[in-house]
Amino acid sequence: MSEPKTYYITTPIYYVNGKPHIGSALSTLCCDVLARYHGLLGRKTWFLTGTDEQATKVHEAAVAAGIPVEEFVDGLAAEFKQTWTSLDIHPDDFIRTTEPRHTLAVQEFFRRLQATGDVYKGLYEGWYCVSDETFFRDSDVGENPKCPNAECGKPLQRVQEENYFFRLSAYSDRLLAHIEANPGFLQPEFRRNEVISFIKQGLRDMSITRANTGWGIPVPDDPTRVIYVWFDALINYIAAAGWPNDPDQFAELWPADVHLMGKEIFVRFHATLWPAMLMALGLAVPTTVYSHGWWVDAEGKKEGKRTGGLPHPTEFAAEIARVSGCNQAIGVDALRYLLLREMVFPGDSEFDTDSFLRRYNSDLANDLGNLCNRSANMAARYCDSRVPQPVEADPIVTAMCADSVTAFHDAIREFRFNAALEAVWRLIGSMNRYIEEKAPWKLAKQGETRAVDDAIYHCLEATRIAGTLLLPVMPTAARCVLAQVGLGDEGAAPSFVTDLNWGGLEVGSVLPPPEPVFPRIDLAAVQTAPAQKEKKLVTDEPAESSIQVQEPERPEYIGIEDFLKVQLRVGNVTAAEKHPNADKLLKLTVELGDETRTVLAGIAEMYQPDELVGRQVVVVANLAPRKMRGIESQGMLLAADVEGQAILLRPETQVPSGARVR
Ligand code: ME8
Repeated sequence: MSEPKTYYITTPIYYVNGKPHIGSALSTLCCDVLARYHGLLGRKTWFLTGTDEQATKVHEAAVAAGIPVEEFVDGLAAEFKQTWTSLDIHPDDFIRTTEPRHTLAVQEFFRRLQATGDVYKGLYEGWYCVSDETFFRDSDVGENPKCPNAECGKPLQRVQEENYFFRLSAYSDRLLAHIEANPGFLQPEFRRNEVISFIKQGLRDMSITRANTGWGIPVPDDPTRVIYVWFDALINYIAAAGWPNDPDQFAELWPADVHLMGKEIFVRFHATLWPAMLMALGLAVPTTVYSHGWWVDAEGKKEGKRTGGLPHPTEFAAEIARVSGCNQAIGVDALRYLLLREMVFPGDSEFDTDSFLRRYNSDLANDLGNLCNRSANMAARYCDSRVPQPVEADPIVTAMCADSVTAFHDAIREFRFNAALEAVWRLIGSMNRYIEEKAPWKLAKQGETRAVDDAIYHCLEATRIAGTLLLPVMPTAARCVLAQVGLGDEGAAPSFVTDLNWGGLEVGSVLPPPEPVFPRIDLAAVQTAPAQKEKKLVTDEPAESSIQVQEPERPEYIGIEDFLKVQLRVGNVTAAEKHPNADKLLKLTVELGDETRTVLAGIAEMYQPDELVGRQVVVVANLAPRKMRGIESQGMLLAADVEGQAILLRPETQVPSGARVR
């Protein structure tokens, strides 16, 4: 049997006229996730990204910055590479269009098309938009010579020059036939329809050179002209795959399985010009060309280098780490998750820092955090920190896992990354409800040890499946989740072929001490500064923080007389229930010697009411009573704050109720 073809995935190559932002990060991250996903399925993958450097606008940006253009592009290409590494994105190849392998491929492509007659010389008269690097005819432009692209609208340059043309008009029928015969070629479907109408309006031959003003790839044997940047840039996909000088590598990689990009460069360039260029040389066209939408502002306008409204991804990840208190690698994973979960593929989505942070708390700190922490804590408490023996597989839970796995695969294959994550979160949500319903702490009190073991096994096993599914999106955090269920790094490399079925945990295996992965962000302490929001974040100046956190107050010493003012006493919890009007509060009845108090505590996310009854707590007994959501609290419990989670304090051994603490 012959080896399956290497799965070849590409991002657009980014113009080096500015720094990367979370728009460029989105496309690159999608490709990284696809590469990891197919790798987990056992396929050999090849993931290409790079930089587009021979554009007029890149030259203009270098001139404006007062930096020699070669130095300017070197600096920004390095910045892009470094940014991807910082986001745990690891392309197999990074192509720069100033590299000899690319120049050579572009000139060879041009020569071969000249030889077949698909490239010919003619007079070009029309308009050029430097910002969009696009030619426009008189008929595309109104009275006012402004770029017809609504996102741009910049003044156009009038061009009248002897140029070389590509015979694009000859390929309309072949393009339409290919699109019709290959429904998976252009995705999503509604954009394929845009391409069909664009082609049906009539394709005209296209100018593919410009006058040489000192930057660009020279036309072979005609140094007065340089090759038009789009004709040049698209060839990167085959140049990096070994064309024309490495036929073995080319045969292994080409055709690309997926070209992925934003929608503005889909119809005209990736779905029309590029396949026509390949057809003209008799080369196979890519299997799938997919375009996603944009991060937009509140008015629906595209954000990016032009508006400066999108943060630098490395800085954004560092800010998430800083405001949540998690480590850098977890901050990066949080950003990877949030980018793919907040973008509603294949449409546009508003970029809003606040909603990213809210989702961090709700999805990562709460939902995923609760499932992991509670499963691990219960296993530690009731199962001697080992994977317990289940009674039998609960068909409802196994079906939930299987459904989540199927929905995840389906969504990734359709490039609906947000839907893939939603599928995992449906499982996480169901398992959090399962814990509430089974209430293992109640079963433990009733001495139902087999039922406790059974429930906890189901929680751990479902956590394992959810953690495995998250590997392509959050590689570090998913490994932390798997470590919590006893699958540390020392085991076999994870695989989507074998590890997504029910029953992967080994009964009796030892679990490490529970350790929360995503600390909560104290949203009240984090303010998004409106002035910062307005600021252009993607600039050459060192970007300032987009998020401001109130500085913690400096500690001040207090005298013993101050400390003695606080009366601390040990109490016994005799009853506990949820506060009827506040999700986060529990209402406890606490005996302090011969006194009975009602104490409200914000610990509902960490403790079930029933597990608290009968335990001892430490109470601040002389705190002024305070009404919270309609009920008066007559004291406060002491708790350790572990990454935002409250862990109650209690005496080491049982002490008389009401004992003073000093
Ligand atoms: O177009 N939302 O390069 P470019 C989502 N060099 N994605 C966004 C985005 C946003 N607001 N802004 C940018 C070029 N992107 C050419 C490509 S390929 C042969 C040549 C992403 O630096 C998206 O993928 O302008 C978009 O297509 C790409 O960055 C444009 O990058």
